[in-house]
Amino acid sequence: MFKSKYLQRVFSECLRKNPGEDEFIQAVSEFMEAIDLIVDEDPDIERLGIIERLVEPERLIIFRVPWVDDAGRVRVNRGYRVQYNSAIGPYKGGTRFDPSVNQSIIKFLGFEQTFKNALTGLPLGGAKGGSDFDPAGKSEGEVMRFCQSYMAELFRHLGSNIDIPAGDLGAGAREVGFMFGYYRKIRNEFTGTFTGKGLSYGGSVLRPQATGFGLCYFAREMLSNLRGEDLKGKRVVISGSGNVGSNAAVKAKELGAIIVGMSDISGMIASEKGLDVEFVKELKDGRRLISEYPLYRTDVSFSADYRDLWKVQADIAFPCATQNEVKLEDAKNIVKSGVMMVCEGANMPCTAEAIDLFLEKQILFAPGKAANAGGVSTSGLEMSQNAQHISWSASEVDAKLREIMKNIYQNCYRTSVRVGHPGNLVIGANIAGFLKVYDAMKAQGII
Ligand code: NDP
Ligand code: 2IT
Repeated sequence: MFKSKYLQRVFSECLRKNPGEDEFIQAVSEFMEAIDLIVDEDPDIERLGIIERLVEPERLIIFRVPWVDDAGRVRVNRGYRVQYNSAIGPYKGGTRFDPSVNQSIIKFLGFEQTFKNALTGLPLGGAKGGSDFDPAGKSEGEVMRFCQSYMAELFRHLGSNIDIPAGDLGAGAREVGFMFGYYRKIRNEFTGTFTGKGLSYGGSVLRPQATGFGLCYFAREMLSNLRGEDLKGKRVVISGSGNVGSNAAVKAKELGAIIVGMSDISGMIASEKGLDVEFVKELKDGRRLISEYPLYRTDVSFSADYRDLWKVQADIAFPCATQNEVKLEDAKNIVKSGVMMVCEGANMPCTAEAIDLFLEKQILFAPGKAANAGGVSTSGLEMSQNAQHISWSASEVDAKLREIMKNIYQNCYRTSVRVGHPGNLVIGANIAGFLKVYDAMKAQGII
C-alpha cells in the first residue's frame, strides 16, 4: 500500500468507482506506487485534487457500431474513445481492434498514453480508442464497412486540433486508410486528423517502423548508460511479430543483435544462429502465421505455445504483443534464461509481479510508456509535417526519433536518480511524465 494517506484515499475511491476494471486499476496502481515517493512533498497536488482528476478521464465515448457482413447479416460491435487528458495538447492515441477490448482496457491505455505523450516532449494529450471487432478472418470489404461505421459516429469528436487517432493492435495502415478516407469524406476537408496514414496521402515516412525502431534506440541508450554495453552480439527474444515486434526485430538485427526467438498467436520459433527477421516480417505483412516459418527455413524449432518463447536462452527480451502477456511464471523463465534487460514494446505487457521479480533480480527494466513512445513521437512529427504541408525525409525523421528516444531515456534516468532510485525507470518514467502533466494542469485551473 501507499505511504501517502492522500493516495490511499484516492486509490480506494478509484477501486470503488471502477469495479471490474482490472487493467485500469493495475495501471493506476503502478503509477501511484511511483509518485508515492514525491506526492506529499507538494501540498498543492492534494489541494488541487490533481490525482483525483487524473484517475478520471476527461471524456469517455461509447457507441454502437453496426455493419453488414459478406453474408448480408447485421453485426454489432461496441466502439470506444477515451479522451483521457488534454492538459498539454490535443487528445492523441491509437485505435485497437481486438475481441478483448473493453472499457477497462481502453481506459488503462488512455491513462498510460497521457504520461507517455508527456515524456515525448511534444504537445500531445492522451487518448485511446477501439472496438471489440476482430479483424482476423474478415474480408477486406467487411473490415472497410466496419471502419466506416466506426467513423460515422466517432468523426464528430475528432479534429486535427481536437483528437487525432492512429493505429494500434489489430489496426494497421489498412484500417487507418479506411477510417481516414471516410472521415475526410463526411467532413469534406483534408486535414491531418489521423496519423499512421499512407505516404501518398499525408503519412510520415518511418511511422510504420517507429515504435519498433524507437524501442531499439531506447534499449541501446539504456544498455550503454547503465552497463557500458551495446546491442552488438546480444541475443534478443521478441514476442508478437506485428507492427512493433517485427520492426524491432529488423532494427535490432541492423544494430548487430541476433534475434533468437519470436512469436505470434500461432506459437513461437527459435534459432540459436538467428532468425531471418526480414522473412518473418514478410510473412506477417502478408497476414500469415509464424507457424509457417519452419516450412521455408531450416535450423529452427517451433512450439505451438507462444509462452515457450520465454524459455529461450537470451540476453534481452522485448515483449511486444499485448497487456499482461508476461506473467510471474514467464518472468521466472526469463530470469532463468539469463536475460539481463527487458524493454516493453507493448503497453503493460508485464504483470506487476513480473516487474517486481525483474527489479529484485536487478534485471534492467524499461516500462512501455517510455520505451515504446517512439510510435506516438513519430505521430507527433507527422502532425507537424501535415500542419506545415511539408514532408521530411527518412533520415530527418530517423534523426529526430533517435534524439527523442535518447531524451526520454535521459529524462527518466535523471528523475530516477533525483528521487533516490537510480536506474529504476518505472519510477523515473511515471514521475517524469506526471510532473509535466501536473505542471500544465496546475497552470490551467480546476477544469
Ligand atoms: P499488431 O496487431 O500489429 O501485432 C500484434 C502481434 O502480437 C501479432 O503478431 C499477434 O499475433 C501477436 N499477439 C497477440 N497476442 C499475443 C500473445 N498473447 N502472445 C504472442 N503474440 C501475440 O499490434 P502492434 O504491434 O501495433 O501492437 C503490439 C503492442 O504494442 C500493443 O500492446 C500496442 O498497444 C503496443 N503499441 C503499439 C504501437 C504502434 O504504433 N502500433 C505504439 C506503442 C505501443 P497474430 O499476428 O498471430 O495475431
Ligand atoms: O500505444 C501507442 O503509443 C500507440 N498505439 C501509438 C499512438 C499514436 O497516436 O501514434
